[in-house]
Amino acid sequence: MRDAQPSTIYLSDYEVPAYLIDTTDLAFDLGEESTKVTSQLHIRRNPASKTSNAPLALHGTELDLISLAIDGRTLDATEWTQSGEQLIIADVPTEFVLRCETLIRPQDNTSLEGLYKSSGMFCTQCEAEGFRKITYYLDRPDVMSVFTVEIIADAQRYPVLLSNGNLSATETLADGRHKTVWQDPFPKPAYLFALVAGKLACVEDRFTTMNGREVALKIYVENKDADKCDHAMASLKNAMRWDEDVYGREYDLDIFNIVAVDDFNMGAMENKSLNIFNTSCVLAKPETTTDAGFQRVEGVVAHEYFHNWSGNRVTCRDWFQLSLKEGFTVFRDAEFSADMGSPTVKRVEDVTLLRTAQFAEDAGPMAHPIRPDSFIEISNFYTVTVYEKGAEVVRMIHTLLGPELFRKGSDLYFDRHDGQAVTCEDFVLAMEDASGVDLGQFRHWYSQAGTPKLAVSAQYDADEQHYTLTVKQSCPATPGQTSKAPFHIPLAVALLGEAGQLALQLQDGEPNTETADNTEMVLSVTEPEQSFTFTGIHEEPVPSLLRGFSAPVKLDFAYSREQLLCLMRSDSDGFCRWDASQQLGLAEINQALADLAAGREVAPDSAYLDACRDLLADETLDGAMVAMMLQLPSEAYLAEIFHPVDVIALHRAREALRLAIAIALQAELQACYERCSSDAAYAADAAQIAQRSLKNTALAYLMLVDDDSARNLAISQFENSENMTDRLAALNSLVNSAAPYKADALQRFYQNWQHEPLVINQWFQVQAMCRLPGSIDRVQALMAHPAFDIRNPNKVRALIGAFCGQNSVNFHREDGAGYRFLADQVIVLNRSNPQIASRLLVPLTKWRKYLPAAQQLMCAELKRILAQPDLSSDVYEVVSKSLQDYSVE
Ligand code: B3K
Ligand code: ZN
Repeated sequence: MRDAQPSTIYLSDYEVPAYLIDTTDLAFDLGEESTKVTSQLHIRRNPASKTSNAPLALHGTELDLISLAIDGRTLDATEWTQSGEQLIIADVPTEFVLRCETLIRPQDNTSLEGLYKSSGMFCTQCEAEGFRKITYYLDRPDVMSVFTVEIIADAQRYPVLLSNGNLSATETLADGRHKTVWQDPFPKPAYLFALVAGKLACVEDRFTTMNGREVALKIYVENKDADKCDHAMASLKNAMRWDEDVYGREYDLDIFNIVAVDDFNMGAMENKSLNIFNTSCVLAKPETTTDAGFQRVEGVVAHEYFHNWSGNRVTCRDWFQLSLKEGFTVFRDAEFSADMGSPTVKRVEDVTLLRTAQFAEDAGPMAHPIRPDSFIEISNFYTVTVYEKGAEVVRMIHTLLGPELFRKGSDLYFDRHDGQAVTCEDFVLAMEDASGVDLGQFRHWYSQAGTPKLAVSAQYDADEQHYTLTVKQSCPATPGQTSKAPFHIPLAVALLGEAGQLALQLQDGEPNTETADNTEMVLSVTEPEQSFTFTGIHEEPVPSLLRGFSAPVKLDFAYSREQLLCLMRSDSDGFCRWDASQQLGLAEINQALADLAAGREVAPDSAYLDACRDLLADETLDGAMVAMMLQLPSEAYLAEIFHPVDVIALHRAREALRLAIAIALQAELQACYERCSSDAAYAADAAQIAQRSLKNTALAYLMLVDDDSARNLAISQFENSENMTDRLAALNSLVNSAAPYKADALQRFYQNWQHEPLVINQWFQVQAMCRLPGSIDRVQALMAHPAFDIRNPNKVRALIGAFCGQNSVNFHREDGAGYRFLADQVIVLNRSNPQIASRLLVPLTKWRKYLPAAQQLMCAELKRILAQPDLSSDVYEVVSKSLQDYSVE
């Protein structure tokens, strides 16, 4: 819980540490009542520090201090003081060994930060500042140390004892206990420390690196889950090979361990050679896991593995630099997933996340640059901005440099900074030094928040055969940043003519060599307003803009419906094709809103319907793309477009439009459903995933009609599917229909899967997301279900998170019951798990978007939370910043 005055930490206050810790020897005596931690730290003054007589100030919180000794002499209580999270020893030699004994109680640690227990096993989560809940330490990423870790525990309860690095000794002790000793040769910051003790099954494999190192790969899970590790293991091996092929990065130890735990605040953690994972990001088998689940396992396993270089070998100097490792690693894992599956689908999924969650964050009270200038609680800055926008910034560097120079830049970055804790500036400098490309103006992406807008207009001069694009950029004000310097924006373009893409030549420009046929070009937008004239353009083209979503911006071009239909049908860029479908869908939603307001029936445009019909019939297209193009813009995306957001009107319009589309295309949807049904054995490959996704999109539309034939399809799919993707899609369609069978379906599903917690989470989520009226009562009843446990973050996310974040129409109920429910849960979680509490809060922080009545109700709940005693710094920061007055635009 926070001090009376939560303080803000500023990047501009950064100073090098006054002391360094060369070696860290830890001994853990794990007990049921308490755990004793003994540390021996070789500490010396940092020669680079300006303050030569600074006291030693160690971080530590919720620790019971037993003893402190320097060079063997025990300190008495007058020799140290405690203030807030710091233990201060005023008088220390220039170089010394500090020995410290503390007692902690992992079994009572519900914050899931530091050392805690999950399903009977001990495990750790130290990033960002959890190590200070284990022992007193310089818990900051620029203090890197060589760790030796001794673990003692009961041999029966905890047969497996793990830490980072190599196992150097094991010993059986007299009293039924045993001991292991682990040594990690690579100096690391404390946030990468890990320890695991438990009764675990181990699934083993091997990998031979490019230089012939034999690496033992081990995945530790509960015994019952040993049959669900194959996909994670295959993904790990693919990731190891990919990092060698694409980045020349080789693994550096003889062992790589993954441990799966049930109670985990996020997806996984990249601790050196001992990754700890949420079970939801490791376990997968077709009977229990959806296609999305398989893809998540692949992506997260790769992400954590890639951190071994982008994060561990080269780490962050301070937490303001978080995007240095996270943005780069998300970019790396996105490219990996694209290579393993469908690149266009992966890109569209990532853009969708960015345009909904990240654009919303960047336009709200918590907006921050990918390298924030200040924070109260660093845990609040593991955001879509730092991760996903951070990855887009790295992608833009990749686009501006091209793949070869980008690789030269990453080689230089890793070579130059191996073993160091560095900054985003070091990354950009390495890219500049290796490529010769000037990234001076580009650096604004690191320091300025907000989503830039690009207003593009076009002029065709038939006489001169010139086509001119005029681009105006602007960026709205964000908290603390009222005016912005222009960004350097890579704008990828092509021009579509009657017979295909036109050759591009800029007036006064160098010949275009970017693509083999000269038909695609990346324009460097650097000015507030800038024109680009293409010569030799014999016909008025349709511009294809922001191809591949080449920059994280909002682009505005006044396309006609015909132009959008042309892009949707024939653009060679998958992202632009999909985006055209979404812009057409948006126009239809606008029309539906007007129709409903005027009491008219909703009738989709016939050209739009024809385009959808053609998509459904075209067997040559990627089914996953077709599925994505057939889906209307989500309510979350609409909330980004409309000001203010009338949730209920938008929901009604969108649903009415979906129903009208389903009725108009019923025969085609039916045929598509049948064509995509298959008896083939399940594989989580791109082709099958595409087929299932199209089939289930068709089913969801057909179920809107909700006649017997649709219901029978859903019931039969629910009863007969052998994979979770199809079964859950059918359950979801049934739950959102009026079919009497849905209660049976929910009950049968529960009975069949009650012993699989991850499946039961899906069961919670389907109900939490049900868009029919009354969902809140159902959610409240489920909070009392024996399978629900508010201490487990996965369950909180599945039930409370899904309801508040993904069920707009019910969360925004006009009587404010949804808001009250969320505030109640945040108040409970604030005490047990502040990180989860503050994450859950996000939907309330967006109150300014909504209609005045909703604003008032949401604000009242935020104020109620703020008035709670003992507010954690996590919740305090988010609530207080959300209520603060700031001017945007
Ligand atoms: N680095 C961790 C995130 C830690 C979050 C701490 N609150 C997982 C990841 O991004 O790989
Ligand atoms: Zn990461």
